[in-house]
Amino acid sequence: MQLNSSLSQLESPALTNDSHSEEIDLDIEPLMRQPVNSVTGDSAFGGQRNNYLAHQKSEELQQTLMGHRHERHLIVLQDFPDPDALSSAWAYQLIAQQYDIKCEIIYGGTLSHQENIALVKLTTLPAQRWTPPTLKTKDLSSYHGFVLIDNQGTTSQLLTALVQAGLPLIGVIDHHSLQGDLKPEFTDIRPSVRATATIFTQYLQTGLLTLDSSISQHVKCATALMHGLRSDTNRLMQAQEEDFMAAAYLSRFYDAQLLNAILQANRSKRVMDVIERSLKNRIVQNNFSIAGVGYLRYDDRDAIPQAAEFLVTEENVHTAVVYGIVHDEDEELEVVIGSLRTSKLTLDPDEFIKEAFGQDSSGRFFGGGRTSAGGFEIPMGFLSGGNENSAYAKIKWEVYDSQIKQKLLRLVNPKDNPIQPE
Ligand SMILES: [Mn+2]
Repeated sequence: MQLNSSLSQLESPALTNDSHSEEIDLDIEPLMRQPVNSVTGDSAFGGQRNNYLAHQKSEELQQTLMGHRHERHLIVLQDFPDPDALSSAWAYQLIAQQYDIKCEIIYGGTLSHQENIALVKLTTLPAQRWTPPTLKTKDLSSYHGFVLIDNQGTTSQLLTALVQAGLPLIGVIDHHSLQGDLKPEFTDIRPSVRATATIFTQYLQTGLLTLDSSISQHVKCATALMHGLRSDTNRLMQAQEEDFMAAAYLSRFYDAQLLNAILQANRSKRVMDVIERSLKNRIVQNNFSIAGVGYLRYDDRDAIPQAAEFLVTEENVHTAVVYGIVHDEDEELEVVIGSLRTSKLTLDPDEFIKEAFGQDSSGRFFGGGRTSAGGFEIPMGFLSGGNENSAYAKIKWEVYDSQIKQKLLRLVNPKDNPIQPE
């Protein structure tokens, strides 16, 4: 994917030796012309402190990128990347391109939600699936480093291999709470911001990349960022001032029709089937709706959060938990995946999931969450596979189903433990 060549010239005061100069469109809005470190009026990002931080981080990122000119980097996303991650990675790729840094956006799992697939297809977003076997075929020595965007490595199965290959971690840009002691060259982790897309929009606003409505790739990237920002803020309902400011800025560039097309993506029949199973299997106690959906394919993994989103809309339900056993084609990988959605303001999904499922033997929690949403993953290890024996598959599901219900109901309904379908 090649960027319009005039773009790489724009607004990169640091780049003096670009040989392929073409004319530069000088008709750029005044805000964009300002150097990265200038503190403009405090309204641009929502609050003076945020404004200051955004400028400071933009400047630091610019310094970092300057130090890595002409390199090749990997942008590593979570295994199941969401619109916030995908769009932010794309913005990073476009920013880095101006420093002649070639970035490849990779993820280890799959694109599951129909909206994510539509986003990637309709915007031609340049993300690649690198499964662990793909990784083995790659010559990692041709890369100079990697960055983590919208994650801190804990949700990527590729991380270990990259670290083992000795690839340096150049940057981490994320809005989840701090997870571990990574030592990147550049860090911008802001848990108070609702979307990584907001952070990236601020980078754009401070001049790290000047968006141009006449460049189709810019319009598509702005559209992707708008989608990312909306989806991480529950359609802006949980957005804060700086997210709204970022959305306002993107509104100048994004393509509303394209966004609409992405949002109209239909659910597949298999996703509908999972939602149906969740509806049929749910038990409701104390305003919690709990549903096990049995086995589902790796590619349909995202049906689980969608089912939880659906169950939480029922009258008298404030929290829904849906889980199932997800397996890949060869049944080599088998894992229990669960998702929680809540509309109860006083319920902290992170606390709830950590309390319900605890930690594994190495002290790692099986899951966690953020505002109104959470998830968990329980590896099946020795019990994996063997599902061609349907009796075994059935017993296995029943064991997991009962154990998860027990653990959840202990919190939902502390007094009576036995599982009581309503
Ligand atoms: Mn995010």
